[in-house]
Parts: sequence; C-alpha cells; structure tokens
Amino acid sequence: MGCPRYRPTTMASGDTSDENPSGENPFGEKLYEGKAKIIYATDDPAVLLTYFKDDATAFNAQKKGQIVGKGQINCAISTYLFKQLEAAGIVTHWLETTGDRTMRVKALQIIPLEVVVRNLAAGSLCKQTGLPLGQRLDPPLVEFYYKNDELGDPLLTGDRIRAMAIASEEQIATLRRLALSINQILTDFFMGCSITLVDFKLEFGLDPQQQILLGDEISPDTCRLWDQTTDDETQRVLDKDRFRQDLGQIEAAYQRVLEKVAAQSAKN
Ligand code: AIR
Ligand code: ASP
Repeated sequence: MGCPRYRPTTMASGDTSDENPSGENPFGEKLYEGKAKIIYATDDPAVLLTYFKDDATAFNAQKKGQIVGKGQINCAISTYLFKQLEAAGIVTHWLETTGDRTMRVKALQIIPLEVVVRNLAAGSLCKQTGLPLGQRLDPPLVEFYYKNDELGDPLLTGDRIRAMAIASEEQIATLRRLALSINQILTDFFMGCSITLVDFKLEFGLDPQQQILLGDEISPDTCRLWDQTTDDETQRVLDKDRFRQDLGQIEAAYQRVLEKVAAQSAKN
C-alpha cells in the first residue's frame, strides 16, 4: 500500500463505499493487516473478525493494485466453500458471515506454512521445473512454503520444517492428509461448476485443543481456476493470474466464479 493503486477502467472511480474507512473503525481493535484481509478483535477472545479488502498483490507484493469489489466476492466465495467443506467433515475456522466483507472466525494459532496442492502444472512449478503448463499431476502435489514475506515465502522440505520446529512429523502428515481431502472435495465441487481446480493454497492453525483447523480464505486469490467451457489459454483464466499477468477483466472473472459457485451450492 502507499503505491499508486491500479483501478480497472471498467469500474466506477471514487466508489469507496465498500472500503473500510480508515480511522473510522466500526469493528473491534485491529489486530493485524495483511495483503488482502484485516483481522479485528471481537468481544470474545476466541473469535476474530476477518475483513476482506479489495487490495491485490502479486510476486511477493512487488505488484500492487486493487480489484474493485474483490473483497465482497471473495468473502462470498469463501463462505460457500467453507460451508461445503464443513458439510464434508473438514473443520474450518469459519463461524458466520456477518456482512458483505466480514466473517467471524475462530481465533487460531497460525501455522506459518502455505500448503499448496497442485492438480495441473502452473505458476511457480512450471517456472522452477520446466513442466509444461497444464500437465496433469497424478497424484496431486502437496507442497509447503514458509509464510514469511521477508524471505519471499520459500519452498520448504519436510526436514526443513522439522529443523525450524514449525510442525511435528505427525502434524505434517495431518496437513498433507487434510490438504488432499480438501482437494478432493473442492475438485468435485468445481467440476460441477465446469471449472478445473488447477492448484490452490491453504493455511491452517491450531485451536486451544491443539486441533488443526483450516483457516484463511479460499477464493480466486488463492486458487487457480480454469473455465472448462473454453480452451483459450487466456479466456479460461478465472483467478488472480488475470491480475498477475495483466489479462484484464479481473472482476468479471471473479464474479463469474461467484455465480457458478452460488449456483452449484444451491444444488447441494
Ligand atoms: N498462492 C500461493 N501464495 C499465495 C497464493 N495465493 C496460490 C496461488 C496458486 C497456488 O498457490 O494463487 O493457486 C500456487 O502458486 P504458485 O505461485 O506457487 O504457482
Ligand atoms: N499475494 C502474494 C504476494 O503478494 C502471492 C501471489 O498471490 O502471487 O506475493
């Protein structure tokens, strides 16, 4: 932030009604501001309020901008997906969606890992391995990145995670198992939306009973999603790659995901 904001020309400028007005805080104490969300305290120390911003970053925040309306869309998509996962037996931090951009979540001790699941090769995997874009990965890859902006979120190994005392062997196994179950549930769900779940990032945390719960968000900011109704390599992209690669029509793509997810949720 503090950098010039990217505003797509298709959006009405000056529409800031969806922004949390700085200085005028309608919520509890601000505990943490991340790249895409703000976390506030609530009256209950076991519960936090997550506020979804329009801010978008990529490449370890070297690229910054805004996707107008993204906060609302991602809050809605995450809500639908958390509900799907909960119904399928995955325990998440989600409690209740309280507004267009706000959800109440269980306070967790965050495990500083980004757990990435890949069904098709894309993004950093293609860059680092030379695997061709779209190559199927069977079985899916589960990767762990260190959630640390200063270090650029480096890829870790099991040995490094143990050496850094981030998680035990047993916890790593649980994270892998949860990530793969979540992948199965979400892949099936998105299939019903005619969307391919290419890859995604999850974050987990520990509740007071030391149980591992799914945290963060699940949205086009954190998933690669390809529209199955077109083979066009640009048109099919319905996720943050539109922002990363300057493909345009970002909010239209996010909106399309929301519509498909809403329609599919209504069927279940
Ligand atoms: N991701 C990773 N860090 C932040 C995010 N959102 C997600 C990307 C992509 C997957 O993790 O959105 O869906 C893999 O990203 P990459 O850059 O490693 O290819
Ligand atoms: N949002 C992250 C960043 O700013 C990673 C990404 O989504 O590309 O680095």
